[in-house]
Amino acid sequence: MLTQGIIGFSTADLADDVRAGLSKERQKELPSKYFYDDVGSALFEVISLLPEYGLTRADERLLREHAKAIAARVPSPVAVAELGSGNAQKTRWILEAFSRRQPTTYYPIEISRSALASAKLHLQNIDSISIVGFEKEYLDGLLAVAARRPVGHHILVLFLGSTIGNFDRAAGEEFLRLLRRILGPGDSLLLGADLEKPVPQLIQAYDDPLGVTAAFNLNLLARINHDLNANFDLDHFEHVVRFDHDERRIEMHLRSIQPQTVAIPKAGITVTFRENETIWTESSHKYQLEELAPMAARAGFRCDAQWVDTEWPFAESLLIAQ
Ligand code: AVJ
Repeated sequence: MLTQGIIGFSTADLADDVRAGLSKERQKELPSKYFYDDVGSALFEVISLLPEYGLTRADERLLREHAKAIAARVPSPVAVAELGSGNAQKTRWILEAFSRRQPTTYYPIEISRSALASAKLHLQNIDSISIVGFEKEYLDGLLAVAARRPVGHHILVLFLGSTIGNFDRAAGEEFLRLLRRILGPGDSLLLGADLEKPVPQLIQAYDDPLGVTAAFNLNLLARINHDLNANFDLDHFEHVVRFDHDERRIEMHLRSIQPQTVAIPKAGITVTFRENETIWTESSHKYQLEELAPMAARAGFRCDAQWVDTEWPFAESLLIAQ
């Protein structure tokens, strides 16, 4: 695999975002995109194996079972671009379906270099697939793919695993609109979205008894210690999960279990925490099947087909740029 681009997030980006997020008056925040350093990416892979966390398996089941049907609805020839490929394990089924039709180029767009490397490992033995990785943010990566689109090729964007759930509903819709602007009419987007399910089941999925998700959440502080020379004491923060019924989302927070002060030299700040004050680290919005097509339509896509997992309600929607 050819890996282009050299920069993921710079320490300066992290410092800026940490400074902005931890300086907020009411609710301190950290962006969830920073979970995925090498340790965080490995922990997420373990999360996806947990019996309580059915999301990744549902996504993969749908792609495995319906790869042929999905590929049949996408015109050839096609360039496949994936936003946040992770290790690309579940992408293999789609790529195999395309490669049976004709040689296909796969462009994983991923900010984690180690994830790009493992994507390559997982996919290297598929015939007639060439892989060109971009170590970039989603929109920059997709712009790069669109710029090298061969004449007459369609682009299929894969946005799987319910990563869209990390955006607020309005921001998710706006993100679809931005994707649409980079694409041309007839290009497609395969969107994975986690669906609503009973709250206790969701809480279990994000607060697993082994504590893997807690470690994933706390690792964000370990990363900031490492990258920004901070002195967070991980024993003084606790993983907290709540469901917001109005926003229909799981929220993960880190709760300060005592009053404390933390120095973050490379962000140029010192932050004080009250007892029980939280840092909001992630939102995971849950969708109703019926709201996805109208949302896509408002962003300029027609919903061509949907596939839903029955074991763990989750939907793949094939959206065509209008
Ligand atoms: C990768 C964003 C889909 O929100 O479920 C898993 C990340 N966080 N457990 C999700 C996550 C905690 C995951 N996404």
